[in-house]
Amino acid sequence: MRKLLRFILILLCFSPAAWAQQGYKPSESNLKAREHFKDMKFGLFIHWGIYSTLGDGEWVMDTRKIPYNDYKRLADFFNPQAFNAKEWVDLAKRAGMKYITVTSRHHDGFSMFDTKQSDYNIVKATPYKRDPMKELAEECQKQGIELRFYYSLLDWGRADYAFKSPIVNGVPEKGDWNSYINFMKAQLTELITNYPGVKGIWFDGHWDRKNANWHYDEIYGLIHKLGPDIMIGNNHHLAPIPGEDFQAFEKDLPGNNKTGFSGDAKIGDLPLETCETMNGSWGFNINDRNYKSVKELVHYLVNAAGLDANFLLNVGPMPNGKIQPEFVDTLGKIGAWIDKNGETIYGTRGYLVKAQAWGTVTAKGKTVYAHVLNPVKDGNQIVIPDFKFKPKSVTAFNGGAKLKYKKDKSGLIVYIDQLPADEIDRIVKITY
Ligand code: H79
Repeated sequence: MRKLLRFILILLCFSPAAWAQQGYKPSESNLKAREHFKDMKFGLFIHWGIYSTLGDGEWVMDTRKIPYNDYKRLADFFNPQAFNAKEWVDLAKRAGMKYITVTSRHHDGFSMFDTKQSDYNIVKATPYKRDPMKELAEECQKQGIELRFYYSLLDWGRADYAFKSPIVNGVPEKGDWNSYINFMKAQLTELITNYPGVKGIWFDGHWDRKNANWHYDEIYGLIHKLGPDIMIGNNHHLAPIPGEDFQAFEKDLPGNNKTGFSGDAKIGDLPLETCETMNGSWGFNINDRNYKSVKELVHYLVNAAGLDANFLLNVGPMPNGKIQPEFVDTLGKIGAWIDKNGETIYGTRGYLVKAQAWGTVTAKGKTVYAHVLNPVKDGNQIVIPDFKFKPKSVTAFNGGAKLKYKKDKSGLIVYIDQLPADEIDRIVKITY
């Protein structure tokens, strides 16, 4: 019995939940922020760092086995003279995005902001000498776009993190774990207090040390103390840990596990967000021409909305600070689609029927939007399952043609012969 108790105790100690912000009750302002977050639906993810200079993704130090001390030299060549915060924010707006999440520090440990905690930062270590995060934060405020910071828990270079050192009793054998935790707390304090209007922190890298004591109780507690409405998410690929305010998915719609990352990511009851790349890379990759089409990306957005999830779509700006024309072009076309169809996306809450072979459903108040994304095989009708209401009108969203329908045991059957053809999405609007 004793042994069993000890075993359970040890298990508890090593589960992330044991180190969570137990008993966390989100503030009123945080709950409001969550609803607003769910309304926004579409955001721009930005991966930018000194790795961008090599044009081979943000993992280049690892994949090309570059020793840290050599990798550090990249800072000497990082001089993004063409960076213009207004251009980035304009682009996000034009694409129909409502928020930006940007890498303040990735696994390479380089801080893309002005920090007193380490000289390995863009102001001190590069010829650029400016703080693009400050410029971005100010421009976001000006244009009414929310700003969130990506922040890596994992650090490949710091001696106190001691990358690859085995974890014993929650701390790395080598290194100085307390020093590392304190460093992160100090940087997060800077990010929250020095940058106007920051609305979220997006953690990543937990999976590098699943058994470490990450001190989430202190870290999340600190963030919520500094900004009760700041939303915390953590890409740990697990069920939400107490203290978090949204649940992040990587390259998977919630409930899917195509990447192999999401097997343990039980869906909790927090707002959801899924992120995806425009080609196959997060950080700028000069050799990745595997661009997703406008149609694929709009479908991703619509399918995410159908599951009540936001879509955070990534660009990796080039080392000069420009976003490559292929991305700009595609984002513009997505924006044109949203200009026409945004009503069926923003502010919706998923109707929460499983995605159907023909497409998916979004809903807002007493309006339901059926998105016919795929060819309809069995004749010219779709079935919306579990439709419990008496429809007032069933029309084509585009053009307003009245559509025939009937209700039976399977749900609401809508005849879509009169639904105009569309390459991307044929939308039925139903009010009740
Ligand atoms: O920031 C982005 C990624 O760098 C980070 N999360 C997103 C948002 C991420 N880190 N790790 N992973 C995602 C999963 C690990 C993927 C890897 Fe690999 C496979 C690491 C090594 C093999 C991909 C392929 C990266 C390098 C080679």
